[in-house]
Amino acid sequence: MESCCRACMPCCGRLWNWIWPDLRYPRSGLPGGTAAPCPGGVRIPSPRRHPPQLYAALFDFEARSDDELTVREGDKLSVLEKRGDYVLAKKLTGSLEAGLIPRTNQPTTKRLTDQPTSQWYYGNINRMKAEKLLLAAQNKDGAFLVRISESHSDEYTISGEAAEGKVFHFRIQRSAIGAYFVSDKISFGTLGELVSYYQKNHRSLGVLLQEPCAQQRWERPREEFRLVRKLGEGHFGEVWEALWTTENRRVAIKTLKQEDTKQDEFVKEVQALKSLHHPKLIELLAMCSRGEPVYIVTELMSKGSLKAYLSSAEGQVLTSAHLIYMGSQIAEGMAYLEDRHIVHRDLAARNVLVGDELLCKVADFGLARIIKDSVYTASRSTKIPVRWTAPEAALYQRFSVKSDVWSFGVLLYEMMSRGKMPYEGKSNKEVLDLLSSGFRLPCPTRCPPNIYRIMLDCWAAEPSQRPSFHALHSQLDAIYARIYFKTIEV
Ligand code: ACK
Repeated sequence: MESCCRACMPCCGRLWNWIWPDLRYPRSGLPGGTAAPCPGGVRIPSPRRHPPQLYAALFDFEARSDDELTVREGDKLSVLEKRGDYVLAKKLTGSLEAGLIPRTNQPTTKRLTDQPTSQWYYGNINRMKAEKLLLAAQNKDGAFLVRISESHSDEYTISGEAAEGKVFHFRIQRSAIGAYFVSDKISFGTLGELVSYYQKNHRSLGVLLQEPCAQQRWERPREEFRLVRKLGEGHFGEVWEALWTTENRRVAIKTLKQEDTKQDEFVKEVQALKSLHHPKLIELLAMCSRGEPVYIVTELMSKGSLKAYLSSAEGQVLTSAHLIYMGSQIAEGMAYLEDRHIVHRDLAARNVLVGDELLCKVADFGLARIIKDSVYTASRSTKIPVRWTAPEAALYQRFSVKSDVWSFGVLLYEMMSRGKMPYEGKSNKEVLDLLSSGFRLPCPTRCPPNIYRIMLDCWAAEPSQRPSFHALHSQLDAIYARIYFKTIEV
């Protein structure tokens, strides 16, 4: 019963009803239509144990007491907790000491980003795909790649080609303080450091890491795809479910008119988008840019857009806990874009896709960069998503990560109101006038006050006052964990 509760909230109505009266699904409303209490329920996982964040010291700090930690510029640190004006940090290398360092007005540390853009980093691909890529003719022994672990999404795997067409896989684990290691004899502050160590010291791993695996050819012949059924109309063209015949895989294809794309920028921009890998972003798989229309091939998500999902029978019975879990995933995907200074410009429930077990992924990021500005603004003038757009962006085209944060607040509103149109019954002009007079969307019924507080923070008039996506992700995760564990204790 205990483990069932952790995996499957809806079946445990007796416990859950104490806190969230709406947690049980109506029997007919269970996804899959089953009346069985556990197997058919929408599962949400136990809140994740986050590995501590890793930082690099930006300048030297000399300890003034035994509690404090002396650090040198560039030292890699794991921040264990924030304590008032200090952080408790532990060194990842060398003496491995721990102690307090001050948080001053100037940052003393900078965050190390986990997910590098190196050629060997392949992100979210599975073991089979890794083997297929490594065994391609253009690779030699020692070709390798790093990918997100299938079983632990905060850990990684190194896969490489050994002699005689064999492929090896080593798990890269995270220590309690967030360092990366393959063998517990030596750990590293970043994946990059780990990889370069094993490239130079192949004896320690027992296998050779030489050249990064050759990239799969990105441009594919159109004949490799068979359109199966139209999923709908996107902002810039049709979206189809298709079969990628040579890969034997179902995919989604977004069609674009050549004339609507920025010809000179197109290849460069798509190259940049292709290097974005995150479990909470839709993966771009291939493209056909020769001939009309351009195909952009992405992974297929079983439940379609979040907008449609919220209004479906299954979506209507989602509880606050389910919705917060989904919101936290979206914030996580957006935090990855934030780190790379990529502005989405059209974050809304229609551009988030839902898979099995409430998996959410942000779609259409970077589309603004490959679509001609004139096309973007022309279609926007008729369909301008004013309701989702921050005032400074709607009025003066000042799009930024912070205008995306505003849109995220509206997206949370859509979720917590189970798909309601924001500012229902108001024209775009009325919406802009209301916002400039200080009006904000009201708290949706059944929305916990702390979630509404987050929405209001996203809608601060001054963009710099809005939270970061990293902060939003940790706030939502913390709220989700509190709800989840409180219920388990009841
Ligand atoms: O709500 P839907 O079924 O989900 O209808 C819209 C439609 O295409 C136009 O955007 C669906 N759609 C878009 N991308 C994907 C995808 N990668 N997987 C599944 N459905 C998709 C979306």
